Amino acid sequence: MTSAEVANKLPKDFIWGFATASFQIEGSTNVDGRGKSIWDDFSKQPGKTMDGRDGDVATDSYRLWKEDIALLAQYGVKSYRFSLSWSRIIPLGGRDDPVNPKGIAFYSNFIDALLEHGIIPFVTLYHWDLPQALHDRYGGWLNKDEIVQDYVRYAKVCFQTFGDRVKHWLTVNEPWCISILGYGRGVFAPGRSSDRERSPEGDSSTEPWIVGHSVILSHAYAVRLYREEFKAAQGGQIGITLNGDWAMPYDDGPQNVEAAQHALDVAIGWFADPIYLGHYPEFIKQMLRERLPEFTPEELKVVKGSSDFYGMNTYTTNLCRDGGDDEFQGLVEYTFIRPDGTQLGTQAHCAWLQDYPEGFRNLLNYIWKRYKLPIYVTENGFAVKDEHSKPIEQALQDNDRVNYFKGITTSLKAAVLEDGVDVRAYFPWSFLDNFEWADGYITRFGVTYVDYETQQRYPKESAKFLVKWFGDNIDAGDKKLQ
Ligand code: PNW
Repeated sequence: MTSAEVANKLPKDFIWGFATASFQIEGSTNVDGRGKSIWDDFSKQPGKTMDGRDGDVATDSYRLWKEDIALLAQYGVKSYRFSLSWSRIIPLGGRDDPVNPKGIAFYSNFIDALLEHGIIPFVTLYHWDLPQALHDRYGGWLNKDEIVQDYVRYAKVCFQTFGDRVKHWLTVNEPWCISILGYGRGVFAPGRSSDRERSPEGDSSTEPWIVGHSVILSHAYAVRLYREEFKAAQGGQIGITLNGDWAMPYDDGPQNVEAAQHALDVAIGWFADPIYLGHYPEFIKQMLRERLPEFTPEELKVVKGSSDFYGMNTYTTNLCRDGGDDEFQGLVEYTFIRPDGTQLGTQAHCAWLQDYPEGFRNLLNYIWKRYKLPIYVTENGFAVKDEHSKPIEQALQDNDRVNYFKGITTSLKAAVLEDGVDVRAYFPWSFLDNFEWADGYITRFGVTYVDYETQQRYPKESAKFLVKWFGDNIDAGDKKLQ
């Protein structure tokens, strides 16, 4: 192999693998002492999921975990991103509540088995399954002083127990979704909203911003703990992962150019600016005034610089037009229809997602320039239209998803090799079709098809494409150079 060819590849340390989350795959919600999470009850309430189904079985991965790891090994991934269920580890969740040895044993065995297969564990501490007991006791994320202490103790148990083997920690997955979808729009657990047809209680004008503030502080104090008590001995990295899609002005109008920045300020800057730059975005301060909680100077010292890297979950691009009253989008209207009436890209099964790979390259450049830290892409993927109602053989030919990943991998390579963006990892969402939150099992994001009757797994074309692409496009190191 010539040096020009080597130079045209991602660096040999580049990490890739697939991602999942505990509540979306594990099932076995009543087993081995697991406590309830807010998603258990929420998903069982009428009308909360599209197909009326819950997470009690999901992909049955709590029982089938050895098979799952064997399939990951067959795919040849370098890493696997998964999340720990807080209420399996501490069933009632709180700082004085007992730890559950069976929950610990499950994840401990799981991590050992990954390592035996040479797969690097990338571990999310919190992917939305808050112990129900904490929500009932004091309002969960609404109660900053309580939740920060309970979250930090949970994190401490995880660092103590798994930190000898886990070197990549993600504190929290997607605080925007937790806050806005859970406490603003009320479509995710715990389903609070000002919309009284949806929720008996809640206040969408204040609660999401309070919850976001609690999440930032919980993350930051857990990171401080890791750095002070564990990092020297364990040598791992820790950070947060934020969702956020590229925002493109609808046209050249200055108001729409500004609107696109406001969209980024609320989707991303709300969390990234305090964590990486040390303050909330000016635009959010103006939009919310006294409704935006403030950090004390002491808190701010803990928050600023509290992530070793930028964790990015991204799926699409939104065309942005100034207007409307949706604070959760920065008073910006989103559309996928260009001024000339054409669609931005291929429509996915869910309304919020179209395929537009150039936006991914733009977002990587924007984040790199603004926050100046290595980027780990911890989620990215596509839900094929009507895939759930097709016969399995057809669903395995997931051409729209293959096209999506073709575009994305091209953008990824261009961002790294042409633009010089420091991207270190890429995790397609998801390893398996799974419980897609409010969509139930109707929307499938997996590169592996799951037959929910048999729990049989079938690799889709997209899995084959990604396995081959990363095999071909990561520098293999000295071995192949001879
Ligand atoms: C992420 N949006 O959620 C989550 O981290 C995953 O658990 C989930 O399965 C995946 O993306 C696919 O949805 C999102 O409305 C949910 O923009 C909704 C949005 C974005 C991300």
